[in-house]
Amino acid sequence: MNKIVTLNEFIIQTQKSLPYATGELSGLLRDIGLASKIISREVNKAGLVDIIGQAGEENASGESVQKLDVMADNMLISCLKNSGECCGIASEENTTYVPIDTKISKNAKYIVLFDPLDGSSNIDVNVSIGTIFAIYRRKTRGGSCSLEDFLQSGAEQVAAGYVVYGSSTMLVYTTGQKGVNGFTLDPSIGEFCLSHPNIRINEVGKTFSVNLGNYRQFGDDVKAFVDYCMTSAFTFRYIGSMVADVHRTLIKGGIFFYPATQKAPKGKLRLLYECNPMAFLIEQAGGKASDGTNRILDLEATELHQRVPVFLGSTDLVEKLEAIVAEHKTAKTKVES
Ligand code: AHM
Ligand code: MG
Repeated sequence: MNKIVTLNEFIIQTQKSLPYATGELSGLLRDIGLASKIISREVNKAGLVDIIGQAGEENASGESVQKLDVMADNMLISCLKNSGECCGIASEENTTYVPIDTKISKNAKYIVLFDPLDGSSNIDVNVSIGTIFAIYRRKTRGGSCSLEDFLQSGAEQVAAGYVVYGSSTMLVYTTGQKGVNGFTLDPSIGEFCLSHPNIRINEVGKTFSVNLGNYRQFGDDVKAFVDYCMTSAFTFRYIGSMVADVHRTLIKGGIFFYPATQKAPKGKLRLLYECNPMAFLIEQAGGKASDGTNRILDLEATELHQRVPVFLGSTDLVEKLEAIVAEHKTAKTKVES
C-alpha cells in the first residue's frame, strides 16, 4: 500500500521546507480543513431536509435549523477564530468585513476572504457546490484590521484554494510554492488524503464552459469566441457551480468563463471571493486567468463585493479569447475614428 499523506501532514512537511515559515499560515490552512470537513458533513445531509426540518424551523431536538450557506459561513468564522492566526475575515455572505478583535487574534498577521458555499442554488438538486478561500498578509500593523487589509490585488495572495462537495469531497490549494495539490476526504477516517499531487492544467484545451443561455446578452467579442469554440467542435460542459466547473477545468483542461452580460454588465462573479483565488490556483497550475484584457491577479480591488468578467483555464484558449477581444476593440476604434 502506498503511504497515505494527510492534509495536516502535508501542511507540516511544506512548512518545514520553508525556513522562514512561522506556522501561522499552516494553522490557518488546518482551520479551513477542519471547517470544510464539518461543512461537508452538513452538505451531505441536505437531502434529509424534509426529515430534519427546513431552514428557520426547529429540528427534532429543538435546535433551530440554519440555511446551509449561513451554517458554512458561521463554521468558517468560528474555526478561524479558534486558533488566533487571523485578525479578520470577509465573506460573500456578509456586507462588510469582520475584525476578530480577541486578545490572541487582533495582532495576527493574516486575513482570510471566502465564499462559504458557492453555487448554493444547486443544493436543492443535489449538484456539486463548494467553498472558496483566499489568504493575504494584512497591510496594517497590529490592532483591529481595516478595509485596506482586504482590498489587495490577487497577486498578493499568500494561499488560496477551494473545497468541492461532489461525489467525494476534495480540498485543492496552493501557497504559490510546491504547486497545486488536491486532497480527497476519506469519510471513514475523517481525513483529507493527498490524491492529486502537483496538478498541472493542459496547455491546450478542448472544452468550454459558460452559461450559454446568456448567449444573446454577450458582447460581440464573446459571441465570436463562443462561435469559434462551436465551429472547432469543442466539448461543452456547464454545471453552474463555479467550484465544480473550475475543478473540471483544472483537471481536464479547457476554459471556464463568466463574461459581462446585459443583465450583469460587470459579470456576475466576485473578484475577491471567487475570481482571485481561482485565478491564483489556475496560474500556479500553469494556466491563465483574464478579464478579457488584463490578468485577473493584477486588477485593482476597489470594493469588497466587486464583480468582474472572468475567463480562466488552458493558456491557449484564454489567449485565443484575449486575441478576439483585442481584434474587436481595434475594429471598433477604427469605425469610431
Ligand atoms: P453564488 O455565489 O450566488 O452561488 O453565485 C455564483 C455561482 C457560481 O458558482 C456559478 O459559476 C454561477 O453563479 C452560475 O451563474 P448562472 O446561474 O448565471 O449561470
Ligand atoms: Mg459565490
